[in-house]
Amino acid sequence: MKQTTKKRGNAKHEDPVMENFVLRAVRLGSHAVRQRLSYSTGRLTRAAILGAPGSGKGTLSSRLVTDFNFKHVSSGDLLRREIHEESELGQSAAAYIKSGDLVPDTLVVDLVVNNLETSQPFLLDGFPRTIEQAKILDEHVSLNLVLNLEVPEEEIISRLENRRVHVASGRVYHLVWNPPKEEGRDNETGEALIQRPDDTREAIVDRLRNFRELTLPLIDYYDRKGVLLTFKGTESNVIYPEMKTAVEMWSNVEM
Ligand code: G5P
Ligand code: MG
Repeated sequence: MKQTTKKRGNAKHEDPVMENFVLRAVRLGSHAVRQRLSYSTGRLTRAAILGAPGSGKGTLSSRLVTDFNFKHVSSGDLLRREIHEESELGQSAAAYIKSGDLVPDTLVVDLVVNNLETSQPFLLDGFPRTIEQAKILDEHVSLNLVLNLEVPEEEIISRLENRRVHVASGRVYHLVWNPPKEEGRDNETGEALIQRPDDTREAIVDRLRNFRELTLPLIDYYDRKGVLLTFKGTESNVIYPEMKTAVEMWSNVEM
């Protein structure tokens, strides 16, 4: 294994042994181990959030972006913007998305991977979604933190039927749990909110099946790499404080 020198203070360095140690400590949640981590490694976070449709990836990402200033890269948001702008790529992707199928790699990989700024901390959302996509990503950059959400399917269906989104920003609302201040309008811009065309019961069933068949194997893939942290629950407001603590410990940001 590559040898690196551990440095104290804010020194920037990449140390896979240290990264694995931090992840183990975060999993254990041990106070003693946390204290031993009270120095900053200046680690550059290259993260992804994984989870079923409606598990709260977008909701939790926006909180992580506020607290940690990650660049949020959501493949779904990028694709929806292309559709909204009626670009060639958007027109090719629209039918796949509407029916709940995955968009072919030829369309999505270029959009995400080749536009990824890897010199800054980032959080991928919705990508990678298959082992093939993960391998392509590995050729460009290796993730050092994968946040995996486990939310029961029965919770997901009611969430998605009540979701409304602001396409230009990707901001997400829920008619009951997180309603906009003005009905049907984005809080920041006042622009119209839409119901995603893939938030129909039929498409949700297909998306969940695709998730089980194509995306779930990624959990094992990243667990084997020692970069996976799993969060289980039904309430984003309960999951988020745990996630925030874990990411704080991981990146050792002084909050
Ligand atoms: P997306 O856009 O990546 P999905 O299906 O992976 O779509 P989705 O639907 O965006 O994921 P999410 O981001 O996990 O779900 O969930 P969210 O939006 O934050 O929360 C869902 C709802 O629940 C919201 O209304 C929110 O307010 C509410 N909510 C959150 N927390 C709580 C809570 O605690 N309680 C309650 N009651 N509500 C809550 O991908 C879309 C499509 O694009 C293509 C595919 O076709 C895909 O189907 N695509 C790709 N294709 C190929 N490869 C890729 N890498 C692709 N990426 C996208
Ligand atoms: Mg989302």
